[in-house]
Amino acid sequence: MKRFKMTRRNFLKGSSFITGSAAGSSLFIGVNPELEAAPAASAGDTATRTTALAQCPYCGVGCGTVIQVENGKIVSMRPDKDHPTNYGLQCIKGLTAAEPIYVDRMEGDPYVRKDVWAEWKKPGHGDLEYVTKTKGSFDDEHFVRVPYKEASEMVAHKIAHLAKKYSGNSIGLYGSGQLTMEGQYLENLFMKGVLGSNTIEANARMCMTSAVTGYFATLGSDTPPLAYDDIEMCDMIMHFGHNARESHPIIFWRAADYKKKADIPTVVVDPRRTGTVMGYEDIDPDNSVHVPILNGDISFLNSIAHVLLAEHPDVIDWDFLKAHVKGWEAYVDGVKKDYSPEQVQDRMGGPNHDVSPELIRRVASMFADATRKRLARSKGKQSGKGYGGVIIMWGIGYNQHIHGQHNVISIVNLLTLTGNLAKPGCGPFSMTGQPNAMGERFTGGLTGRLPFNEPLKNDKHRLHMAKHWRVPEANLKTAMNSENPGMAVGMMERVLKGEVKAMFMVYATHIDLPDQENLVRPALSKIFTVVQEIYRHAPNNLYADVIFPAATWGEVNGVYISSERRINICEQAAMPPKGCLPDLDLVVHKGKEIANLLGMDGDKIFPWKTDKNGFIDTEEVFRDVCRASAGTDTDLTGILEREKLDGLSPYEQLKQLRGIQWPAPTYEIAKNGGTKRRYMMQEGQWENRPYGYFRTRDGKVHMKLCQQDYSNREELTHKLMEFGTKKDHYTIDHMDLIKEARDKGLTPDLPDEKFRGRTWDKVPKDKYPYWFGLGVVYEHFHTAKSNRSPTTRRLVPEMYVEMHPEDARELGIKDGDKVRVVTRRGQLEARAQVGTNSLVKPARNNVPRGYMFGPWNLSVADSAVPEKNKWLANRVTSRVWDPVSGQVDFKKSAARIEKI
Ligand SMILES: Nc1nc2c(c(=O)[nH]1)N[C@H]1C(S)=C(S)[C@@H](COP(=O)(O)OP(=O)(O)OC[C@H]3O[C@@H](n4cnc5c(=O)[nH]c(N)nc54)[C@H](O)[C@@H]3O)O[C@H]1N2
Ligand SMILES: Nc1nc2c(c(=O)[nH]1)N[C@H]1C(S)=C(S)[C@@H](COP(=O)(O)OP(=O)(O)OC[C@H]3O[C@@H](n4cnc5c(=O)[nH]c(N)nc54)[C@H](O)[C@@H]3O)O[C@H]1N2
Ligand code: SF4
Ligand SMILES: [Mo]
Repeated sequence: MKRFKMTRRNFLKGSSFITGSAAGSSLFIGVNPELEAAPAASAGDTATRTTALAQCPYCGVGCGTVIQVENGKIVSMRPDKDHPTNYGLQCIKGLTAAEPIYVDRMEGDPYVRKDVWAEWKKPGHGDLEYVTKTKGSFDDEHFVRVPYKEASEMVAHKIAHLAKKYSGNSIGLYGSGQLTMEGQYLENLFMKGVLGSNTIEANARMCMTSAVTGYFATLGSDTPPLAYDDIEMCDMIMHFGHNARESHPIIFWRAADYKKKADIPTVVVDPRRTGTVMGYEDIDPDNSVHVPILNGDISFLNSIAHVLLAEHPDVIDWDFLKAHVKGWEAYVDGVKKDYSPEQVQDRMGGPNHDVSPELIRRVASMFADATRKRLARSKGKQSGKGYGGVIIMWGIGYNQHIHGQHNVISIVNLLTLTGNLAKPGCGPFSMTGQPNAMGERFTGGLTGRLPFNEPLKNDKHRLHMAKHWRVPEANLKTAMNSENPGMAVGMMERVLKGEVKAMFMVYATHIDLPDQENLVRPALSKIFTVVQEIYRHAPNNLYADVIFPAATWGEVNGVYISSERRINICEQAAMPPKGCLPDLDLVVHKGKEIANLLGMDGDKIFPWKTDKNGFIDTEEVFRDVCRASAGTDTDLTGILEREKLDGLSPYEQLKQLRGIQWPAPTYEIAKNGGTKRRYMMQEGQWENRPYGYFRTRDGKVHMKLCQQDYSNREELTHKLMEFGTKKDHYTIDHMDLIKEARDKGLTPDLPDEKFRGRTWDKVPKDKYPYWFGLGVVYEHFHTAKSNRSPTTRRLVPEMYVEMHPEDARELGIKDGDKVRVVTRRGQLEARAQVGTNSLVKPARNNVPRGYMFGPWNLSVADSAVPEKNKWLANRVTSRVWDPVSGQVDFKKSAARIEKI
């Protein structure tokens, strides 16, 4: 009999049940005074109530929210019932987004390190390359407060000096998928156009770039082709490395609702039995499958293709392959030869990851049935007009691999083979992590990229951008010819090697990067660091030479872009605390000064006027972005045409329509809310391309067989394990090794499995028997705001590690014990959460034997002060990255567990 239990209401009820039990739990650990510092005074004080429209500041789902303001302060959120993403629902994080806005906020003048300021005040400004003696501390005694203009002037002079002496590329910037799109656009202009630097990276590198580079390799453009509405059209959903119920709750609720209505099969591919798995099983256990894989995803996908070719040949879309696909022959031959379910058994993650040939065949047969439904529905109609089929969603557990890009290509391969592409209701759908990681990609705020899905090395586009950015093309050429190998990790290694001399940190924290002890913190200790931050006790401030207090979401204007390419307005609802400036303004002010010092005309490059609040008019910047996007893959000029014809400003259009999905190249498309789906042939009409399907040069999908080969895994992985453990040993000097590890689909670490089964004190100190992975927990968004929100902090107050009951028993560890997770690179402390009956909340997921998991979200919730900070997740992780996407694997460290 079928059970239909799971509804949105039930899930919400489940969450509030967790509220009660966590608050009453004896394990609740109390408060961290760093996160409770006095709230900043409110800016305006008029007795008024107003509202503003925005995209939720947290995950990439991009729910519409209404910010409520009282007496000039942001007081609460109301879900936007008219927004087509969430229709009046939001998860706990979005609902409590007002809580952390005024807690622990910095206000007033910038902070400058005392010794740095003293040096600058010497006659002739002293040594412009002086590095502070007080890195690693954010105590007040080490800082002076300096008027904004003077601090900004000092930064400009030091950066201009370093750029002239060592090259623009010696200046780095670490940006963010949480900054507004307008801010990202100008930050990239500043780095590449003014400084000629290619050392620009962002937290999106840790998150989405495997999806980005996978889309480029196959479809020729970084474009998630689907819209959320496709969820309610499909015949099957698969999730790879995606705990949607915790990480993208509104998408999970939409998918679960549709499963309840249409009883579609669902498959979750994840080493853990997550809440996502169980939520689907609650709806219908008969067509909800869990595939407990660890790292074997490529083999699994290739194996499904093998079974389809052998046992379900009717679902192979030969016509589509022959007409619109390149490289399918080698793929078909390869999966036929080497990927039968029996052949891939050695790569599924070991004995505790029970992915049997029967399970693979079962999933393949579900896949075939769903594809047949699409085929039947479109019968008799023109090809491409039928809809449904299989959607494959994936998350960061899938992107974060040495072979992340290959993982993504493998998904597109399987969907292409079966024609589950370029039609409504099917296709590959990457779930973006951050609210505006898509903006970072759109504006090209990463090494080697320009805005609008083009690389620096595209001559025509480089000229085009130089013109629209009003900068010398020579600067962009310099950036293009400057190297930043290894991307985000490489940038830090280059600091250690002395090649990068200064760094801007804009709305991203250094603790999101791997190997803190051996890589990131030593690097930041060496250089001049300029931090834009909102919180006084943010870890970045430990390494800051200068801190500029920033205004945050709700206090600034701009747009975010969600996972379905929807550009959403984020209106300014209230004034920021005194002295806090929008990140965009902070970048522009420095950009102007530095441009002038380097002999350019700053006012010409950054020409925007300020609005009534004295901040740069971001709608003008948005118009600039639209103008510059003309004729590109991400054309937004329809918005400008509509402004001309209908008299509606761009932001007004975004508000009325509740977002526009890019591209919007014509008046009509802009008026209709943009482009819901890509690759439906419409591109041909806009661009006069001979055949409009895909953005590759030949217009075809490019398939590539990606492989997994564990034959010399031990030997190669042991070499990978030297990074972070051997002094002066840099990944960027060993690209061949990393490429080989990628081509063989390996992991960065390997556990010493034969030491499992002993009590914790009998495991030798140089052995690491278990897998340890890090990811996200529902209640917290990353490491800053939700940690400061009393509601979500009370719900999940403490770092924990999920453990299988049998592993815990063998180790001699009980539920609630304090433990240390030790890897070859460092250690962290946490509370043992044994099974889903644990008293340590939230206790939602079951890990398989041999694999343990913790949330990285609580990294600094105990304290950001290094001596007191025991929960810092990225102390333990490996820095090894994917050679194309630059993404790091945070999911597979080898660890030893010790009882404290
Ligand atoms: N609550 C909450 N939501 C968030 C965020 C947050 O901080 N908190 N952050 C947002 C951001 S920026 C991101 S990137 C996303 C991240 O959210 P998700 O995309 O869901 O990513 P993770 O939780 O990191 O990992 C997802 C799953 O991958 C699994 N996994 C580990 N190794 C493997 C493997 O080898 N193969 C497969 N198939 N699966 C594996 C893990 O067990 C885990 O359940 O969430 C977004 N939403
Ligand atoms: N071990 C491990 N590490 C991971 C991951 C993982 O799964 N495991 N996931 C990775 C992923 S997917 C991502 S996306 C990254 C995310 O990493 P980040 O985005 O870097 O993490 P946050 O904690 O959001 O850091 C944001 C910083 O900006 C500050 N801030 C908040 N609001 C504002 C503002 O308006 N302006 C400015 N200037 N600053 C502000 C906050 O105080 C905080 O210091 O982490 C990555 N790191
Ligand atoms: S965190 Fe994500 S799912 Fe939750 S309300 Fe915000 S955008 Fe929606
Ligand atoms: Mo992310």
